[in-house]
Amino acid sequence: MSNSHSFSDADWATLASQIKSWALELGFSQAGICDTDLNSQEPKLQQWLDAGMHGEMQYMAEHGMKRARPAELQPGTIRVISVRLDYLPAGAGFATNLSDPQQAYISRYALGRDYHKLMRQRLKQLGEKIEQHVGAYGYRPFVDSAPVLERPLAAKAGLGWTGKHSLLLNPQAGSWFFLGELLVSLPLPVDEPIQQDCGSCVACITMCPTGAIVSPYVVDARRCISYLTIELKDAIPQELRPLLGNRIYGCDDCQLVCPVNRQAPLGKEEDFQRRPQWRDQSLLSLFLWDEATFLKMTEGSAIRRIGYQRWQRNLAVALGNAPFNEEILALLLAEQQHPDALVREHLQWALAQQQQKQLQQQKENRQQQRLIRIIQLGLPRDA
Ligand code: B12
Ligand code: SF4
Ligand code: SF4
Repeated sequence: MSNSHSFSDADWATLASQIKSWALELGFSQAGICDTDLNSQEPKLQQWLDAGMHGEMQYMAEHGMKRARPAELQPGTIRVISVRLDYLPAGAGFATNLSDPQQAYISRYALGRDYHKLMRQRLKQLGEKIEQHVGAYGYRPFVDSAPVLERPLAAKAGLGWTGKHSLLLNPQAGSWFFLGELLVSLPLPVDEPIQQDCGSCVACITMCPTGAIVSPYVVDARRCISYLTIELKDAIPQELRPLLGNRIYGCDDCQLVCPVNRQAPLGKEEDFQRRPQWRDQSLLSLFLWDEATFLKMTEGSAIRRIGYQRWQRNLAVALGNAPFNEEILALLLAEQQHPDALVREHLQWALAQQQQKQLQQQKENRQQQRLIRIIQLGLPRDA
């Protein structure tokens, strides 16, 4: 163990590069270092909150500008070690179940184990490793749930640039990664941000199913499917329900269309690989899970956090969005007295959608039969 009080600039630089190697050894995909100054983000964060774009996410409003002031979270903090961990599961394919409306689409980040605990533990290990080299110092790991602007910190630390979908994009790794931070009290040399941007591309803005990317870099959470299916506790607004399609947990569309993601590497982490229960799951079979099955199947998964009620609510919307299907209709008719009022209302909406599609299909069939008869009557006898 060395005494960090006697460290020269060169010693700090050596430690910074050692930290980056240790981060890789611990399984992180990359690490970078930045200072704690997020002043330039404060007006944008305030505008977003003032416009109510956080919707029901009270935790976003409660912590206010603390999000842009990491030093207030952990006294003595002068640097942030920002890490990314790639999660793209090998078996994710090109989201084939997104285009099959009878199947459920679950966003790729949630197909394996919940990332929060795993990343926090590794960040703690990184903090301890540093301690072995510099002696006692102040540090604190954060992943996601912490009231800190992770994406702008990672951009400052050189991990990527901000995409127009508001996520961080790395030129080699795209955006399929999680972010986490270790706040530290050590005067480490900082990294340079990447000087690159999206250029004239607007694919994510045009392809977002709900128009949630209201202007470049600004996502109105109230329209984002990720918010509607995961964060929102109440009823999903009726006008947005048809736009959700079969997305029952989160949404990946803005990342699926992003050209930078074409070269994205697969995640190496075993814990993030797709669990067998998320392979080819029909909406019907998932809706038929009782609460005990839901809890069992989502053990250790981020999906469990939405609870059984929101799970069934989301599935009800997807069942309503599916093409007309006799089995779905029968299920929805049988579930009209569902004991949960929120789920019941979504099931009633879904039934109305299916009945409308049934009528439409019957009308089209009649028209087709009439057309066939007209053609047959008009045809010469020997034809
Ligand atoms: C709240 C939240 C959400 C909300 C709101 C999303 C949002 N864009 O804010 C909802 C529930 C919708 C959501 C969805 C998702 N999220 Co989220 N989310 C968060 C969380 C907890 C806070 C984000 C935040 O502070 N938002 C506040 C707003 C104001 O920040 P912002 O959108 O970045 O806004 C900035 C820009 O608009 C910028 N800006 C404004 N104008 C301009 C102009 C220019 C030129 C530039 C460069 C910037 C710029 O300034 C603003 C302030 O910094 C973070 C974790 C964390 N603690 O940071 C994860 C996080 C951002 N989410 C993450 C993920 C993976 C997702 C999803 C992909 C999950 C999914 N598959 O369903 C989706 C993607 C949706 C999307 N396109 O953003 C990852 C992103 C990883 C990455 N590669 O960047 C994070 C970092 C979690 C993590 N630890 O890994 N999320
Ligand atoms: S996650 Fe889906 S709904 Fe949200 S901004 Fe991206 S494409 Fe739009
Ligand atoms: S789709 Fe285009 S505009 Fe959107 S984040 Fe990717 S490169 Fe940027």
